[in-house]
Amino acid sequence: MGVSNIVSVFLLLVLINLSSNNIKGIEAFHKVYEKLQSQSVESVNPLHRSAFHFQPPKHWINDPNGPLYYKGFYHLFYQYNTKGAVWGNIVWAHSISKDLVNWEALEHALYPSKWFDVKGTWSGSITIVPGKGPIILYTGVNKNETQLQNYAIPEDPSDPYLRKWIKPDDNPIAMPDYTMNGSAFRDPTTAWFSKDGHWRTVVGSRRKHRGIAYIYRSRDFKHWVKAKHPVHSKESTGMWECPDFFPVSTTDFENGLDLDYVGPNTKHVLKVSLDITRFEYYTLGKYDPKKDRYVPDGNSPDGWEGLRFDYGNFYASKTFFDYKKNRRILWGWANESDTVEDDISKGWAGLQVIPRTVLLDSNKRHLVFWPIEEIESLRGNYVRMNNQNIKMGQRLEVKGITPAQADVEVTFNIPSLEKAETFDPSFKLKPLELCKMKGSNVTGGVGPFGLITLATPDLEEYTPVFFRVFKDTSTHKPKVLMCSDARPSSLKQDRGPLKQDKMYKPSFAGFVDVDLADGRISLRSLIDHSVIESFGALGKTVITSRVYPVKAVKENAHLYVFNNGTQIVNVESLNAWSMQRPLQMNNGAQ
Ligand code: DQQ
Repeated sequence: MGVSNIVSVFLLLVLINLSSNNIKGIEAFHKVYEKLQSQSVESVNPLHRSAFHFQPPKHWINDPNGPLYYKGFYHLFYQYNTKGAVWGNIVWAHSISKDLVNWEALEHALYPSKWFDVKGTWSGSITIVPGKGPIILYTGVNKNETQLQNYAIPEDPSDPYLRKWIKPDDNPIAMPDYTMNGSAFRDPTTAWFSKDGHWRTVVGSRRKHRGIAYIYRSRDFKHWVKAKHPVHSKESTGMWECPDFFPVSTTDFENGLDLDYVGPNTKHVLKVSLDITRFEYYTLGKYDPKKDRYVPDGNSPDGWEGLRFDYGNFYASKTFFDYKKNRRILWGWANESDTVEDDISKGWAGLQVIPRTVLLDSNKRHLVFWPIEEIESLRGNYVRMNNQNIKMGQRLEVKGITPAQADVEVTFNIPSLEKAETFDPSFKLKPLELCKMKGSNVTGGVGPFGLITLATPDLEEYTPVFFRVFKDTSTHKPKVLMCSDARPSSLKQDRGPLKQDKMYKPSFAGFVDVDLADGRISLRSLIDHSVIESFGALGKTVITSRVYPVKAVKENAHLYVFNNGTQIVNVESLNAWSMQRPLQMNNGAQ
């Protein structure tokens, strides 16, 4: 028997073993409701549906997949349940856009059909490979629920719509080896080409409780070999889903970088999505391409206390480089906080946040995020407020726009920080607890002040988004807490029959890295019926909340600017717009 025959027999044995081994039961990554996942919805309730966020006309949606810009079109693929409003029956649905605002649905790009993905076409990315065109890398699940990395190619790479995709029979390109957990091996990143002639991609995994990101290398984009060591790992963080790994410039704070950029003035970002809590975190650090190792900077917390792209309802995010405008753009799934029963009666669940540009902050300690400029094309009616003092307990209504569908930007000026409360160092790592404890109504020195969104006039229902400023006696700097508090958002009762089905109304929070030297801090909120995306201090801290008011809906919703701190706060400027619906939002999705 020749060497190639021996290799073929060996591969065949590996395949037989893979398709018959006994790795049973998927990780608890999405709740599986077997009876509900193929239950077609009776109707779609428009009450809490978003107007300008990306959403298919019905059913469940989760992770954004394979975003790219290609031949004049932005493409967004996403995990989609074709048959129901809970997770299951997942395909790669596909939409295209010329402006990231108006979207047209195309036929599904990938769906389970081959032995290497018969039980799932899960998350992945797209890489534009010179001479070949865009190539999808995605996770397929075989009949034994082992996760495999596969590739797919467009039937016609010259088609700007990239309508049809082929899954070649030489898949999979990577299988879990004996050291790995076959049900924790997924979500390959966009690949990058290195000077040494190799393509590289990162795949998420875990060993026991250690979260792991593996690097795979390939010369031809077909034969992939796992690097000797994981590019990075961290104990006690559990499964790392949807890793994202990209460079940012430390000198140019206006343009993004493509993945293969090599230069002296860069840092790398490693973001992972933590399956255990459904929160993500990222570190800034240094990637050594020779050793294939990533080391987070000493001052970038690695683990549960890590920095986040978004401190709210936000998961499985993914960036791509938009070479049309030289920017890196972030997509993320704003998961539901509603109960499963409500999702089914609504007929839909999940949406994508407004895409955001990603840059390193000029202080080089964290990233900054900002809604893509194209979204401003939807701004309609406009109102403003200037130089308006707000005393303790005062709330001013923002009138003349549609508060349930709005974009509002406000800059506060704080004349003095004298009255700021002292920051107890034990609060340090616990913004969530702090926000929960203090809320928007407990009087402080400087703050709470900010916006009250989706409110009834008597505040029976409201979602406040606000700051509270402390004095940090150890650093002699202000410590600024930002909260988006969904607790008072809805009168709707928690009425799920199972505990875990209950509606989720958290007080999300994060600290904002500002010194308030000029006394100013800004807040922008994009409000869209059941989603509020808020950007503190021009995107240093971002929080998305999903809320489902009963009374503060449509034209009955109100918007206010408020202050509950003893220190007077000045609204230096407030600009607010009604937001229009895009002309085309994914209509026709199957
Ligand atoms: N969702 C996908 C997985 C991924 C998870 C399945 C994250 O590939 O790990 O729908 O939400």
